[in-house]
Parts: sequence; structure tokens; C-alpha cells
Amino acid sequence: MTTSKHIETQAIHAGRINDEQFGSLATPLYQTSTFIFDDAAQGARRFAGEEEGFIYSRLGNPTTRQLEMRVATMEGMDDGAATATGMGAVSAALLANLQAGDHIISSNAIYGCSYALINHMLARFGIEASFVDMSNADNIDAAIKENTKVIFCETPINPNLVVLDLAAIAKVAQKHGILSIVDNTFLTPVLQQPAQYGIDLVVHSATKYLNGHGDVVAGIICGSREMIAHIKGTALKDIGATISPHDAWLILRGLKTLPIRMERHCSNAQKVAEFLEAHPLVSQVYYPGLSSHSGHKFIGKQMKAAGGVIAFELDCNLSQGERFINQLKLFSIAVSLGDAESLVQHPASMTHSPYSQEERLAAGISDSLIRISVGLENSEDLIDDLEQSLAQLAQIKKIKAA
Ligand code: 4LM
Repeated sequence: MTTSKHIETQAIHAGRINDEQFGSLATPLYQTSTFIFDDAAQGARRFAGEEEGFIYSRLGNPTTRQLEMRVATMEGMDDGAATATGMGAVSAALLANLQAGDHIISSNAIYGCSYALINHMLARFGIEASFVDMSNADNIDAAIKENTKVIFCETPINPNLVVLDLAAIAKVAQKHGILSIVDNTFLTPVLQQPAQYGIDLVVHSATKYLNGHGDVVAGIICGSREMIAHIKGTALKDIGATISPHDAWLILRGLKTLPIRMERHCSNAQKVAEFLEAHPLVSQVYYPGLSSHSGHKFIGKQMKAAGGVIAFELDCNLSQGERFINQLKLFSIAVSLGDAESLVQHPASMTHSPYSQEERLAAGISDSLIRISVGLENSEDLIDDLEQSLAQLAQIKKIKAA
């Protein structure tokens, strides 16, 4: 196990359990559902928590354990709980810390299924929610009630890339003794470590950059030893959204290149965002790496760089926007993000369709917003692809105007 403070070294070595038996360099994959006890008494001791050791892969697995400790180390946190999906992480973190009669304050714009979980599912179990614009932390303070237990947000926000002030949010949470949870999927610990600003729990969709190869759905929660033990012993143990050891193994492999992948995602996205901003048919670009963006002031402070996701609006109607997406050749039309392949999607009809149109507009997610995840291809090829589709759009607009 490494004690390095450098994230590039941690991404390769942190949490490693040495293979004493064979000396395997690569992480051994313990593809097993259950673990054999020496005798019945040992089984009883493990269930009672009197002896360390694995019992059953829903409760823990040696491959999964290495992933948990690696990501927790990278986040600068004590412990981690790996989950079957990012939503498994969000739901376990919330369900373990809320009960009927409690109140949660969420950012008004968040990933569509997180919104559905909080606004639709939790409501069925008597948990009340307020959705506020967290770009001003005073709005959070104003929404606090006697029964508020959790503050939840993402930054930058999916899909509109608004950046939130983590220190200001943690301050409100601490003042009122409320648990703060931040979804760090968009930036990863390479670019942002929410714990540094006093955030209690960090969740991820590991499906995205952490794995980075588009072949796994998974999630992870990082926090203090006590909080992770609580989540594992309640929501994860009894609801069961635990990760497959094989998926944990793939993410451990992907993580080794996370720091260098993030560097390329960011430099590619910066070039693409600058191209889009300069194009006459692009009316608005949302990317914190641009000096025109309200979140730009956080670069080099809260976040090392702006990440690989860009949102933008075109100067055209919705069907022309749809045509623009369809004409792209290198960008695949697909939801998700953080893969080597560049992706394009339409939040209003895809990732954020759990919002009603009214809720979406109130949350600052316009119907014409297009979101791209900039991959690891050559940036000139990506810009050429966007350019050819924009040129076709210009042609159509010209014909229509004539
Ligand atoms: C997408 N996102 O946006 P799983 N948290 C954030 C996310 O963006 C997502 C999840 C959690 C997209 C998926 C289709 C900030 C997902 C949920 O999909 O359950 O691993 O993560 O395109």
C-alpha cells in the first residue's frame, strides 16, 4: 500500500493488497460469491464482527476492497463503499441517512435519476425535499427546517455545468449539524476533492471517468470509517446494490490511467469549447474553462481544471438542433460521459427527462441544451466533426431564410 501524497501514484498503488501466494503484479480477481470458513465458530465470529475476514461478496470482497481503498485514498477520505451503479451509490448514501419525516435539500439541477430518486421515490417513503439554486449558499440556509438532515449537490452540475462553492455549502451544513453529500462524478478526485472543503460524503458514478472505458456501470461512496460502516451495514447490506468483483477489477485497471486521461479530457475540451464559443451558430457555451463562464473563478482553486463535459445551445430551432446531432460522425449519440469515445446527447429528452419541462426550466436546463462528453480522440478531428455538422446547419438555415 502506498503512502504517497501524489494522486498519480495513489491511482496505481493505493489500497493494494499484496498477493503473498503468487506475487501477481495485476490485482487478483476474486470472482466468488462466498468465502469458506475454517469451522462453524469462525463463521459465527465473522458475522458477529469479532473476527476480520470475508463472508459473502454482497458484504465485501478482496478485489472490491482494493477499489474502495484506492478511491478513498485519492479523495483524501478514510474509507469507501463500492456499489453496483452510480445510482446505487447515491441511493445508499441517502437511504442510510434519511428516514420518514426527514427533509433533504438538493440542488435544483442534478442528474435526472438522482432527481427522480429524491423527488419521486423518497417522497413515497415520507421524506420531504426542497430543491434550491445552490449557486447562492444563502438559498440553502433559507431552506433549512428543523427536520433537515442532508444537503445534496453536484459540481459542476449535470447538465448545465454551473459550479457551486463547496466551502460555502459545507459551512452551512456544519453550522446546522447537517450531513453534506457531493457527487464528484464530473471532476473525479484528480481535479476536485470535496473533503478538503469540509464535505462529509462523496459519491461517484464510477461508470464514468473512474473506469473510463465505457464497459462497466458502477459507483462508489467515500467518507469517514464510521459513515461508511453505517452505509455498508444498512442500505448496502440489506438493499444490496453492491458491485460485482469483476467490475471492481475493471475499474482498478482503468484508474491507473485516470490522471493522464483527465489531463487529455481537459485539454481537448478546452479546445472544443473555444471553437464552439467562436462559432457564429453557437449562441451559448457552458464550460468552466472559458473565462466567460461564471464558474471560471473556481479553476485553480476548488477545481484544478474544468473537466471534459461541455454544454451548449445553438442558434436554431429544436428540429434543426436534432439534425445537428444526427449529422455528427465521430461523436456517438449516447448518454453517459467520461469514456475514451466522444459522446453527444440531448438532456431534456434523455438524461434529464425525469424532470417535467417546468421543473427543468426552473432548474436552468433549457430544452435546446446539447451536452457533449469530450473523449480522448485528437482534438482537431473532434473540431472538424463539429464544424462539418455546423456547416450543414448553416446551409439549411440559409435555404430556409431564402
Ligand atoms: C449521464 N449520468 O449523465 P450510473 N451521478 C451523476 C451522473 O451523471 C450519473 C449518475 C450519478 C448519466 C448516465 C446516463 C453526476 C449518470 C448515475 O448511471 O447509475 O452509474 O450513475 O449521461
